[in-house]
Amino acid sequence: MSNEEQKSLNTKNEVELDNEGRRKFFGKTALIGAGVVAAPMTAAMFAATAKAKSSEAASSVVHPGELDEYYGFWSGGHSGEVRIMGIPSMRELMRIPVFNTDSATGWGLTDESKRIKGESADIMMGDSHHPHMSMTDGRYNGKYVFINDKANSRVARIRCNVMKVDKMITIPNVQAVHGLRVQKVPQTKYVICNGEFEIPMNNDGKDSMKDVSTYRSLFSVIDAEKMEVAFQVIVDGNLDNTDADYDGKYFASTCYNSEMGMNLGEMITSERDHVVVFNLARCEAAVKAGKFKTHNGNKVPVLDGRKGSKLTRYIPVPKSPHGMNTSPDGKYFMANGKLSPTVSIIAIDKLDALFNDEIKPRDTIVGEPELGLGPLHTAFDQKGFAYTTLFLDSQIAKWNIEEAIQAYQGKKVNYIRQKLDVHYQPGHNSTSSGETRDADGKWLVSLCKFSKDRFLPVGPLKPENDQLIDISGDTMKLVHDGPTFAEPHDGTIIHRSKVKPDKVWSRDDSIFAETLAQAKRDGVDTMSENKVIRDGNKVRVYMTSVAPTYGMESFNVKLGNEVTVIVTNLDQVEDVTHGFCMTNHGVQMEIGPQATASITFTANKPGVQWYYCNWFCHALHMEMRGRMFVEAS
Ligand code: CUK
Ligand code: CUA
Repeated sequence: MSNEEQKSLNTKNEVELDNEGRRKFFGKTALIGAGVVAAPMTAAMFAATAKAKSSEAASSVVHPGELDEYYGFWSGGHSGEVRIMGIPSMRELMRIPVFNTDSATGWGLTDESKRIKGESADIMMGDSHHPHMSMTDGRYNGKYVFINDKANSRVARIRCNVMKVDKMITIPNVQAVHGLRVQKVPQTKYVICNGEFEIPMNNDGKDSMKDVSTYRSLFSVIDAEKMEVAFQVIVDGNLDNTDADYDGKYFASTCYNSEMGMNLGEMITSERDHVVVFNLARCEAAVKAGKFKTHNGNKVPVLDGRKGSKLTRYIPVPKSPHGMNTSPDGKYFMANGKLSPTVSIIAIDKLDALFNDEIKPRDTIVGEPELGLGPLHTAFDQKGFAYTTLFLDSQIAKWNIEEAIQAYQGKKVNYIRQKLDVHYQPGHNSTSSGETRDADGKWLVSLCKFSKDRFLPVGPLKPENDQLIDISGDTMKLVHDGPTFAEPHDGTIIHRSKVKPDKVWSRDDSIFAETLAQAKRDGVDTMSENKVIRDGNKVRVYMTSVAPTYGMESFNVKLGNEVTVIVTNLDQVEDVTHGFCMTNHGVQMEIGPQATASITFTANKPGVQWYYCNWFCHALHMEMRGRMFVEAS
């Protein structure tokens, strides 16, 4: 984009900014009306589109064979997965199935994945929103990525040495786990997550389900290593997004339904909702002192953090806030206004005084800059700038944090540096390393919910648009449009030096440890033996694979047998993954080099059933197959 073009865009933005009336008016009426729905393309939008097209910047080009500088971990929304992106190329490098069921890898079908899914093994879908990597001293440590499932109230952990899920838990006492973040300092001992939907505290269907006074939302604190809920905190109102500080002391969550409304109108009645701040040391002490209750027949300690409690403080902010973001200098929690055109800046160094009752909740607010319509999420660079998505304006506002604070003190400063059109309706945005002390101000990605005219039409369902923006200079420059399938809510951008995945599996990986234990009980050496174990109606078929053959050309079972096929891939060569697919049985899985994988099914069709390798592994990959003989009795 040329300077002139940028200037004219800025002018347009300033004109809109001056339109105070429109901004102030924005509230309940606008929300219920057309305001919240994606507006149709305006002439200005078309003009912006044309301009963006001429703004090719060389900086995003990653030449063939070259590697990206950053990993992106993107959620897949209601696709239920996590995706690994390369930044700045915006190439999708890998998909990690998590809450979804995956045909290629057999996730959700294999015995290993069912074991990891545990009590939710029969749930085949999910809604993943917030992928966040574990940290040490406020910096990514490359160990785990955690992700929530709003649909089924679950949290999963991806182990980054293999980029597979190794733990999944269902959070009790809550419904719809939404906001999720990690403790940053001193390290990720805890993963924190919000229960969004309000439900009766004892949700057993026995009491009146319509008595809203019994409804609660709970904040959950999960032990990151054990993947168990350490404790929960009952709050007033509901909970939306959350984040942690850089001191290891406080967590903060937004609440958009302090009214405890049960429909839209009720939920947006109050002019103010709040941010809840949790005092970690006090919560831990309360658990230790036994000051908790348990509910619904589980053992999770539930603390009472409602108003008046010593464990929490409630900071009123303009109505219905959404995103919660901590600035990488550790100074501020930022609550994004959504229905208010503002972001509320909470000074973290005032929270001690707040918890000691020396100041009032609103005294912690040091700035409330007015940015535009529908602020949802804020990202940061290391130079004191914040980047806030404006959902309704389809823009990103770049603003100066300290100047916004000065403006709140009454000084006449224009804290807004630039507003960049994005296409269209952005939700989350994310800067390179911007959720850590290593924020470097190079890249910003805007996860836009609508793409409209940006790509070739593909029918009524359109892709979303992940836009890459160069923020290394004084002005933001749009450099790439990336179509994505439903629906990256949130993404984190992590420098490649932090992530060190393995090239082949370790033979003692815990993901298939239980399968190896069964082999041991069966007296089978999975690294060399091909053997059929008959155990009543159950048949366990152990076979090896080396490109392009299975260790077993055929095996016999009886109609109705429960068959488990356990394949160990002896190949040690990087990238030589085999598959196992049993035709006509809905059975398919991936077996990585040096891994063992197993899958169980009922042999319910008589006759010859071929099995084959479906990961292309060799010039003779087509020949890599064998027969299961199913005898009709
Ligand atoms: S939420 Cu989707 S745009 Cu689930 Cu983080 Cu804000
Ligand atoms: Cu083994 Cu294809």
